[in-house]
Amino acid sequence: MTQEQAAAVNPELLEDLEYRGLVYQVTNREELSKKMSEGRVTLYCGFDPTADSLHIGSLLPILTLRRFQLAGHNSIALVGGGTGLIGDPSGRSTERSLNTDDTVANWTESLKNQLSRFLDFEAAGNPAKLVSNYDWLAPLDIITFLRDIGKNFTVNYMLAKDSVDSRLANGISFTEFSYMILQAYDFFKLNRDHGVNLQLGGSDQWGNITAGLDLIGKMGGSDAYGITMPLVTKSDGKKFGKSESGAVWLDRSKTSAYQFYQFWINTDDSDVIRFLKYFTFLSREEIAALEQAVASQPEKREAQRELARQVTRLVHGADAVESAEKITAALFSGDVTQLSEDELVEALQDMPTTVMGEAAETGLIDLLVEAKAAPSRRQAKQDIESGAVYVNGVKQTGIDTMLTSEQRLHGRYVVLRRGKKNYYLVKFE
Ligand code: 485
Repeated sequence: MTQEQAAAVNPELLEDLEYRGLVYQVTNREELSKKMSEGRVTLYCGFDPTADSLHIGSLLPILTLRRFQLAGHNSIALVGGGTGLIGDPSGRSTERSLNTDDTVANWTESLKNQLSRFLDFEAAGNPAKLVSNYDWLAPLDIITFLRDIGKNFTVNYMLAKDSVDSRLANGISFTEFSYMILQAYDFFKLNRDHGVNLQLGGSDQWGNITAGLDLIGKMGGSDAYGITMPLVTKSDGKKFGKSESGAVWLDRSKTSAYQFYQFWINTDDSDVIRFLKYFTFLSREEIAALEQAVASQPEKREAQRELARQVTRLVHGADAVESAEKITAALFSGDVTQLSEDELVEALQDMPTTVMGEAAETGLIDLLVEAKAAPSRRQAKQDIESGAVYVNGVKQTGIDTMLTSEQRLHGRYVVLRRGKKNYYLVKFE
């Protein structure tokens, strides 16, 4: 490979990010734009281990790191193995409780694993990197820290930062107060030792990122930039990234691939185009076509389906999309018999589930009452007579029906349905 090929970058990246609405604030736009179109930049974004998994709030910066890598730049994902022990006050109204060293170390490993799925560590010319700031923050001694780093920050400057100012009324520990200096030191250190010249973060990170730029300047460095991304909002005013069952996680064992897919399918018409720009790699033409589809045939929900498909594929792979679509179709038609055991469990994960002891056969009415599909035997009878009751997708008409163990799906499940949408899972053990 020639030197020229090695350094080839997509000169339109910054404009593409702007088209997608991914740039909220940027330092020195024109200079950075020139730099990004002339050659490679090396950028990083940091993720603190505050849970055992990342959630979809982190997806925007993760995918942006990936966009930079695909455009030919050098992307670094940093896990805050060190800063996670301290706690970022940015965007928070109260002090965090500290987690133990072991917990933070475990979560650091989990996050590294998750992040590694989105970046290419073998890319020819610009392989991604994954680092933890524990490696340089843990060995820092207090005298060096206060003399060499702390001296560059006045308390006045620190008090003026949003993250601190907003906490003054209720109090902030010296621990969290100091956080910005650690993140600033990371940027300085990565700039000096790894040529990092750009830091990326959400809009709450502006203060920490600019603290880093100020430190780099004071230590005689230059040529460094910062970009923040917008906070993802929803047009109904509700918080983005929450479903009825809580946060939407990237870890499949916390949020199943089907739940993940459903989260995206449920996007409002008024948000879906913005989310396609944020969270997918579809081209402008493809997005424009979907915008047209939302305008002319919103009931088809084509844009939502494409969004769900694209993001689920990015996070959980093509197989997960296939099985999420299979589950969606099964619940829509009512025929759940074609689902594998795993798919069945995933499909009914959020529906009421009753565990029953082993029995050769069970009366349908008893089962409906036991599963709380009907409040009384009388109501159960009425529901059967009005044709509202289905067992494993088959409409039931006899009030004396007995269900045998042979009728169970995968040897132990009975799926009850009342009406079009009310599902109940009974599991025999
Ligand atoms: O050198 C760094 C050390 C730590 C961090 C960044 C650089 C982490 C940062 N302080 C932080 O707390 N980030 C949040 C997190 O980890 O959950 C979120 C931000 C969000 C976005 C995302 O990380 O709230 O805006 O930047 C990647």
